[in-house]
Amino acid sequence: MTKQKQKSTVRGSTKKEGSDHSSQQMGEGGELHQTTDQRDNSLTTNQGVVISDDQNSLTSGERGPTLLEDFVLREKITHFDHERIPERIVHARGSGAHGYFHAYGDLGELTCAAFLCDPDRLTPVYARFSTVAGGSGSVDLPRDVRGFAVKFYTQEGNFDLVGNNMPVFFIQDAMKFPDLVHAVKMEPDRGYPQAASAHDTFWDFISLMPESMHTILWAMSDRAIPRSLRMMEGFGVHTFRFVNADGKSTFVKFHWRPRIGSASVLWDEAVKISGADPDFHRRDLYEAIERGDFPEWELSVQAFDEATADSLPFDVLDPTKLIPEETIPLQPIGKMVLNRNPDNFFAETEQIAFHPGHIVPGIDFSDDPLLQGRLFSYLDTQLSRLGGPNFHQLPINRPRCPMHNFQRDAIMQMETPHGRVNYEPNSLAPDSPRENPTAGFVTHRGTQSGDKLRIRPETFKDHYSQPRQFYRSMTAPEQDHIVSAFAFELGKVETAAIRSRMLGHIQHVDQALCDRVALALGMDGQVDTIAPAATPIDLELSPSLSLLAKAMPTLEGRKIGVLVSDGYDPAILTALQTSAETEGAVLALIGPHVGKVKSSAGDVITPHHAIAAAPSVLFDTVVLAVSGPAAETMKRQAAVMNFIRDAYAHLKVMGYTSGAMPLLAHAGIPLDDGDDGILELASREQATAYFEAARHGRLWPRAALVMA
Ligand code: HDE
Repeated sequence: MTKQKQKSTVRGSTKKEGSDHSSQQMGEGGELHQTTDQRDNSLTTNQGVVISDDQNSLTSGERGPTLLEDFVLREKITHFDHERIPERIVHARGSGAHGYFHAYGDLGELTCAAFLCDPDRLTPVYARFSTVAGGSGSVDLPRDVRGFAVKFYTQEGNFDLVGNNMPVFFIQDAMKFPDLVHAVKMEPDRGYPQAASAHDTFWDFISLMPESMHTILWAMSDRAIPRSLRMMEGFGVHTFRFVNADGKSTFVKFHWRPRIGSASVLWDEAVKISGADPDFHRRDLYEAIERGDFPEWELSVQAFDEATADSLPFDVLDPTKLIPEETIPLQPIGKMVLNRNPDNFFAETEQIAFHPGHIVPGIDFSDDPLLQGRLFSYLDTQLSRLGGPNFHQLPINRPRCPMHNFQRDAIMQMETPHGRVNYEPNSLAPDSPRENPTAGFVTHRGTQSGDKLRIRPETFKDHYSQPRQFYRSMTAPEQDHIVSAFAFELGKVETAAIRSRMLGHIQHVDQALCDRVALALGMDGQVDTIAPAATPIDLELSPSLSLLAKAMPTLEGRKIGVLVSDGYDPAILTALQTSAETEGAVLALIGPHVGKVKSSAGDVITPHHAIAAAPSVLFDTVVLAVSGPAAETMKRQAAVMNFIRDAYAHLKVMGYTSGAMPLLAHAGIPLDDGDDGILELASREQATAYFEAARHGRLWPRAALVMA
């Protein structure tokens, strides 16, 4: 038997690559070998043995069977076989980034948390945004709650604010979490639907859980289909405590507000984006950070004492309730800027381990039963997800302050502790870590007494007043979207009894809403009678709950899609580009293909996208900058016509050059019916008017024409 030679078996022609030390060779079978003669740059096994050939496994003879002794092959395949770790049972699909938190001032009166008391310090953070129900490979735009989790690497240890983009949650007690998640995930016998709540088991469960009604209203609202992760609000949900240096405790609710404002897509856009770009949110976040357009959020708290808590018409320990800003205003305390993408998605976004129990001195828990349950769950889940109790040693999870204790060994131990002392008290290692009563974490001293009970507090029983307040605080378009969302979701429910039960709950939220949903479902008069545990009351409206009511006119961080063709007008394009830059918007050129496009003056541009890959749903506003002759051909291209019809139907502001008029006519879009969002771009003034209109987002009045 011929033994494999110690030198490379690669034969064939050799070509120098970029450096003097690397070359490319063709193997016997025509396969490419990229080689080096430098040890430092050599491929090695995990044991450091240099690999001579990474293209061919070891066989007995040229065409013979592969040999079991091929340790290079076995090591590579074994590692590959185990590349995936269990995905998160919830929030599996997420996107993250590095950044910093900057406190605005000294918050010492409220909390002794050092990172909130020093405006001269930037605290490193890592934020991860996620959908809840779908698997890690699912799309970015299902109708779903979004996770909004931030790890602050403070000088006193890691603080994790593990929140959502909605301020309330579906359930009041941790005991129900596995049921909620089972109900929303794929049905266990059929394995679908993926990342979708529109199915029987979810609505069956929800229709039997009146406490979920408030969050359901949020989940049916525009909040569940955000335009961008950079445009989401975030909430800590539970009531937490701040504790100051004197031990004085104040209740707080945490709020994140994006600097560039909030926006959502329409449901029809969400459906189409899911096909056109399943990574819509992930790509948007990554690209914004790459181009230096750093997403920013302001962190605020609603701070209140026990007496205020007692005066509210609901229990602040109930996570299905929120405190309207009109009742307790937000107090801004700092800002977060995300300015660096992860180097490696797996090592950072996948392996980061959040835990609401990661707190630092100055922050403490409340007795919210959902929060208390979470305090168990998040450590526990890492044992199976990250393989054992040493996950805090992974670079993304390590505290950035000194860390010492006597916890030892366990699977995947990455440290080598020194010495014979791994216990305390000890006398053999006087310099070993000791308790620190002055700087150490001290739990807020609460008074507890009472019987051991399994009982839901009476103060948790009003399930309809706040959803009613939410619904009635929405603008008309937002209310329309809630109706459509219910109609879509319940329309997918096969069991009629579940739909009737849901209508029974919706009726307690708002009769008009119930009537509209029943009508949309064709279920007039099929509304179950449900006895509420507490009769709902009319709370004062809270306009701050509406995204549209507080939307600010801006194009910052928004995307302008400009459809170009041969013969386009270069002056208009230059004007658009300059204004887009001033507005802080991104301008993307969409051509008939990704090859070069020639202007009427003969200059040449390379579009960013081909029309086939860039439907208008990917943009906030569009411009049709095509020439007359090109328009004649484009009329027959479905992708072009869909681009235009969708932009119109999705209420987008549209600019056009005169050459594009035949396209608008062909799409059946009237230019003379007073629509303020369809603007010709023939002069500088008109371009200014286009940007002014586009800053205001969608043309809601058009909805009456296109959204029955
Ligand atoms: Fe979570 N949740 N959760 N959750 N949660 C997880 O922890 C859990 C709840 C939230 O980007 C898991 O590491 C229970 C509320 C976010 O990695 C798990 C209960 C809120 C993330 C878990 C809740 C959240 C998670 C899965 C009810 C908003 C993703 C993987 C008692 C305030 C964090 C993991 C990331 C993740 C349990 C309810 C937010 C299983 C038991 C309420 C943003 O431990």
